[in-house]
Amino acid sequence: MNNRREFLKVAGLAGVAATAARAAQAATATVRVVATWDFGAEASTVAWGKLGQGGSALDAVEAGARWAEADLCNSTVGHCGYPDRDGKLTLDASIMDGDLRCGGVGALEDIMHPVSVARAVMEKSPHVLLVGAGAQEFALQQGFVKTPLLTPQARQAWERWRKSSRQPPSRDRAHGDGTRAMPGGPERHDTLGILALDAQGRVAGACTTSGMAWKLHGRVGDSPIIGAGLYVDNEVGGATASGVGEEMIRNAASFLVVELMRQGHSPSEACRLAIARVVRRRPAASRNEQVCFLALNRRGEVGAFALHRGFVYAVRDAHNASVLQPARSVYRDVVI
Ligand code: SD4
Repeated sequence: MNNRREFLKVAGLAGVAATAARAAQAATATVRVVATWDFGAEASTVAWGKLGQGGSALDAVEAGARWAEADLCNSTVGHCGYPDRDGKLTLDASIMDGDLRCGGVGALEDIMHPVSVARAVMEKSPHVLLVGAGAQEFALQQGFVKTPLLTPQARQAWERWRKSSRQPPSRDRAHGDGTRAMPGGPERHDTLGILALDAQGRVAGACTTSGMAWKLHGRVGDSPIIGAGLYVDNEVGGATASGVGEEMIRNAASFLVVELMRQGHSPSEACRLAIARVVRRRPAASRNEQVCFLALNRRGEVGAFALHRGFVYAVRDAHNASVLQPARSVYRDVVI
């Protein structure tokens, strides 16, 4: 009994010390939000609306991701996303707080805001990841409304693709529409990954996508998988990914970037080293697919790196109104 009391006292003191350390860190860190791709500019502005008012990093990333999911111009995230090869729009999303609470949904159909369902998985279920019909059932129980999401434009694009596609199903991750764009590039597919650091020194992240267009029905990418498309730890910072999700999953990529930062690397060096790992282990695939990493550490420093040219990300803080930055890349000859 005494031992238990002693243990609780020590654990309590450790908790107080961690909070104090985070507060001291927060005093010198830069409150900031970063997000992938050009649409990340708008998403990070929306997220800043929460952060700039002293809101939590978690609320900020959810708000940014919700904006992207409802964006009527985006054929790669949420509502206007392109469907799978069966013509079904299936959505993947995750959310993670720096205290390691996290949630995700995979292959979710007909629910407008998968990131908020992911948050409900985190906060209202004992689990981390729900997929398919079960994820939808959970969402409906939580009060989300079933809404048919496939737009007429996305349906037409799918019908065009069906006529022209001759690629075998297991390899065909791309549009098959004759464009020379690379799998994972802006014309093939993009994901919103968003990371924020708040005034209390807390880091959070979210990741949301409709996945690779024309994917096999039932395919789940990296975005809802904690450690692959997203990983966040208050002790270090966070990382998110975009590109061909299979590469992120096999490399536990976002976790890898965070662990490299934990070892002392800056966010940009951590992203560069993680990309170098992909090139070293999968040299042939790395020439033909896009993989992009974005990271934010607990001091508010930002870094990114991609396999191929073309990856941009937005940075929003008290001094910058969603500036778009181009990421450095390994291969610079191909614009994707
Ligand atoms: C996926 N990573 O489902 C996502 C797609 C993406 O740029 O980000 N493409 O594999």
